[in-house]
Amino acid sequence: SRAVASVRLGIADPLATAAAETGLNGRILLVEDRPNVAERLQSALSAFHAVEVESDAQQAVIRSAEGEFDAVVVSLDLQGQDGLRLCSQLRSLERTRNISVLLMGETEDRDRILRGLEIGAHDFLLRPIDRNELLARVRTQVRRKRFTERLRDSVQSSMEMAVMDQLTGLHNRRFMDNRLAAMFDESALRARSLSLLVLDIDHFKSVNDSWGHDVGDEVLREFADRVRACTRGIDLVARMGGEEVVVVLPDTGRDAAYCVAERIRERVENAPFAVQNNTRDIKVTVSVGVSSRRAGDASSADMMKRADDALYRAKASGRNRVIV
Ligand code: GH3
Ligand code: MG
Ligand code: MG
Ligand code: MG
Repeated sequence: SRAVASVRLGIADPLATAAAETGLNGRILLVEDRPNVAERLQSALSAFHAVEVESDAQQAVIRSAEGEFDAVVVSLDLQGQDGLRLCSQLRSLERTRNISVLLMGETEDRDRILRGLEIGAHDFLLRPIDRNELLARVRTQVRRKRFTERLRDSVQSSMEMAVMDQLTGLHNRRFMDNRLAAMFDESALRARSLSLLVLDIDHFKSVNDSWGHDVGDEVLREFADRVRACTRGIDLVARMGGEEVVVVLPDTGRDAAYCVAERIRERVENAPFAVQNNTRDIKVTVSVGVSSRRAGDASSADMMKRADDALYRAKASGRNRVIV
């Protein structure tokens, strides 16, 4: 049922992926200042992992922050250095927070090992260290770290999917609805201008009918790119569904918004859309309705209504035009 839930959420099942993994070779930083001990542990770990040795605790923090280590194995018996402090530094730094930390200590170090686990070490090993136990515990921690990363990546990508349109890479309608309401309130509060463009490709149905749905999709992607190229970073561009795109322009009055719309219209009309690996050029035009916030507007819905009406008039009066 976990797999089913993951599918429903649109994320890969990280546990299943981890289980399918072979090898599991990690990058390990071994913090140990006695050369003979370090050498013995390194040779044991090297059978499965890439191991680097560091004798200085401060240097170990720096190297952990720079390198892509999966696990740091820290001796609590470093001469004149505090392995626990190293442990808490690794936990507190953004770059190293997720690295697995394993402590190594003598049986009499029990109290310090417990402190270490409290401040975020993941596991520990008691000396004399058994080779197989070392390998087993390190392997577990490499897997834990990889699992956490995969989970984080899939959560991030499903959050992106929730607000992005998959075909064009523009924002989706849901995101637009939320953001537009906020942008409207903000512009009203600060008495700043705000404009809205509603764009709709002309006779798009005939593109699909003549060339097929896949070509239609390619045209939509190229259309989205051209709209994006005509807008600023602070503008919000969203695909509202079908071949309709909305652009929200903060701090932009009616005349400037008209210019942006006209620039988009020209950019669509002036160069044919190269599709199917440039084997075909398809000519497309777009109609645009423009509206700007007025003092009497109760919400962004009022602006949206005027832009839709303007778009309707642009269509009715011959298409390939901008109407404010
Ligand atoms: P008008 O000039 O009046 O806007 O004519 P139109 O044909 O563009 O208008 P209409 O809204 O009737 O048609 C839009 C078409 O867009 C209908 C639908 O088949 C097509 N469409 C909607 N979404 C997609 C899509 O994701 N991919 C493709 N290829 N076509 C789509
Ligand atoms: Mg259309
Ligand atoms: Mg349409
Ligand atoms: Mg509409």
